[in-house]
Amino acid sequence: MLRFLTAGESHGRALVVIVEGLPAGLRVTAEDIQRGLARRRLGFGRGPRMRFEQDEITLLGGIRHGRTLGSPVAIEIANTEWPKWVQEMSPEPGLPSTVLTQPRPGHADLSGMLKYGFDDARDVLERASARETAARVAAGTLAKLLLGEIGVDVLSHVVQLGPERAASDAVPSVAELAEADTSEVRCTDAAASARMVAAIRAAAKAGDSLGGVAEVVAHGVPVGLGSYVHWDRRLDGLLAQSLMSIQAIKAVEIGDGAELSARRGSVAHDSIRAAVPDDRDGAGDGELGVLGGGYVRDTHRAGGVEGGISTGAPIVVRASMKPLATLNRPTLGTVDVVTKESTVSFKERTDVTAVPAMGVVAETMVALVLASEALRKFGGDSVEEFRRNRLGYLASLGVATSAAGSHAPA
Ligand code: EPS
Repeated sequence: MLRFLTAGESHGRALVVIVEGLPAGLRVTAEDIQRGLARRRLGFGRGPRMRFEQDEITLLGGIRHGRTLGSPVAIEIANTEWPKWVQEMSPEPGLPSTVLTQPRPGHADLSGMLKYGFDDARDVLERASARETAARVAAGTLAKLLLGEIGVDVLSHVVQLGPERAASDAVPSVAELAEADTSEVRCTDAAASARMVAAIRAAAKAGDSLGGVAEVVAHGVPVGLGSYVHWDRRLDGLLAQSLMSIQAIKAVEIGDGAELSARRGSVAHDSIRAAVPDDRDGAGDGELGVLGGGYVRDTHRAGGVEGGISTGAPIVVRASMKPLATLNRPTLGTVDVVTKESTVSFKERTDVTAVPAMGVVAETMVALVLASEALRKFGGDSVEEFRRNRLGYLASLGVATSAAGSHAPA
């Protein structure tokens, strides 16, 4: 329903993204996209490039006078570092000044060189690099704006960095999640934040890297996105694929995830009850009851998805990132593909950890999936039509939609 395609190399002239399937009339400004991109540069432990890379954007098509036209939206993100790489990354026929022949373990380098017949690991790493996620975030910003029109908020926080974990109990609210960006590591638990920063400092000192886990929470998703009728329409399957596609992600969990496998069935699921409509004092299940079609669950083990369909409860997904394979002090063994001699991999400038930024990218991927599924469910060539169709659907479930009224058409 919503498709996007990115192009561009990490140290090339620019990244480009085309987003197709957005309805007309969505309010978008270059500043909205800049703000999204700036959030991706957050986080203690990033390398020096994040301090000087500015993500200069140009809206190339699909937007006129601050609104989408319903045509494909094209965005260019210039690499402000390009002047330093003109020679090395030139599209003109020629030769590079250095050839990288010692593939880094854990990267696409070696498999990519063998697959595509390259002698230079740079031919692989430039596109395999997580720089590409800047283009995803630009696309995801549009998805988030569209979801905002129907009251869906997609946010993230870091719940683990290296061995340090944040305390976790209830599903964080939108307001709590919005606080994450004020932490250096995008973690809402201040004590854990401090321990995470210390772990990053220690790893940096050792020239090593750290992985971790970011949790994405989507509030405001109504019951009925995704389907059980076919494997590639299951919402949990779509979320897992989209998160697993982020560079360095090795595991994805939905709700209580892997932990559920060790529990008995009686304590692994969420009991259902009828929602209590809001009374005059605002007591009751409120919007959650509306989103659930008149039903709610008081526990949250399923993470808001049952049978491949959203339940109306907040969607909770986690992405686990492995420690970055590029090390500031290379110690992992590899071979030189020319001499076949054992050596350690070449040194590239790198981050100690990118987990805080990965959380922003994970939000982006979740938003793109949810926007696409919302468009499949509600359709509409204009944002107005999309919003109206969603309200009509909620009304058809037989619940009073006044609690969802803040998102009603003006
Ligand atoms: C990356 C290595 C670093 C990161 C880069 C991803 O780049 P460089 O080698 O130029 O310092 O800064 O991330 C970004 C540029 C970005 O925008 O996120 C890698 O090897 O994947």
